[in-house]
Amino acid sequence: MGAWKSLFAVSVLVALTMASCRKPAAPVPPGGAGVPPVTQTDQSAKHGQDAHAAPGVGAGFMPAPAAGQQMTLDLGGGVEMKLAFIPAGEFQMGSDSGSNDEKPVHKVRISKPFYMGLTEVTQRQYEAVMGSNPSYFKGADNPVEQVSWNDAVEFCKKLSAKTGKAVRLPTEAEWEYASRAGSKTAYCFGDSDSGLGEYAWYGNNSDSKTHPVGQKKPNAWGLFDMHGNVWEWCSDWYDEGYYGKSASDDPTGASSGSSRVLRGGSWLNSANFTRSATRPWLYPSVTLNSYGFRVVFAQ
Ligand SMILES: [Ca+2]
Repeated sequence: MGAWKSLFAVSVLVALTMASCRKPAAPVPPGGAGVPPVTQTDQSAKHGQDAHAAPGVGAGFMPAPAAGQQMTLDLGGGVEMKLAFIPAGEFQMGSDSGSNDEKPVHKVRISKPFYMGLTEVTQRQYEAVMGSNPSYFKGADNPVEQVSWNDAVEFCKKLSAKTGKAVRLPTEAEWEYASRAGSKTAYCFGDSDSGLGEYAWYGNNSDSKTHPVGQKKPNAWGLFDMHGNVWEWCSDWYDEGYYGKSASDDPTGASSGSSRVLRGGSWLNSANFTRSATRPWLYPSVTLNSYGFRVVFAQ
């Protein structure tokens, strides 16, 4: 186990200790900051030209949506979920300067466009679908946490039944592709973590708690909190050596395993854990107050 993996294990222990020792933070009132409005200008990705354009949709010559273009799912009870259009394309997955499981850097093609939640699933959204809220840090617009991978998958099944869309967790390839949003650097904005506080709630600025989603800067495809706030479950089984044998088109992870992949770091972690390429893992039944998720569905 590498040094950073040990750090991850320590961070998990810290989270468990905090979960068992600390009193919950003061609730954030419903209708708090929420997701700021996204303008037409914001909807056009600054780096969208790096990705291959998706084929046109619908009849005639209707162009594909621009990267980051939003659509809304109705969750019932007046609760909505906004998702951003993620175009098909290619990217270099992994990092040569990260831990062993991030190597080798390899070309991955995402062959089909998809929509991805603008934010982590909030407590308001989770409760609208599941009828419960297991979160430690209460707040309707804060990300839901203390959800296991199994819980997240169940949420996706119920939301699929409710909306008629095939809602699911992202693969880690889809997650990293969307987090990079055309960038080739450690973070969506560059290699230095000096600007991370503008994009992420993480160990240096979180005051040891989650924050309402969508308060920091989005990446070039309009996605918020890909770095930090809560870790995000991905669909893949974790395999440390997977990148050495991964399919180049739409990889879906190992065919079996004992742990599922998490991405993006959290309120608890140092900058290094919030990089686009970082890929920790944990058992699918584990719940922690730094673990949440966001959803996707294909066209
Ligand atoms: Ca996150």
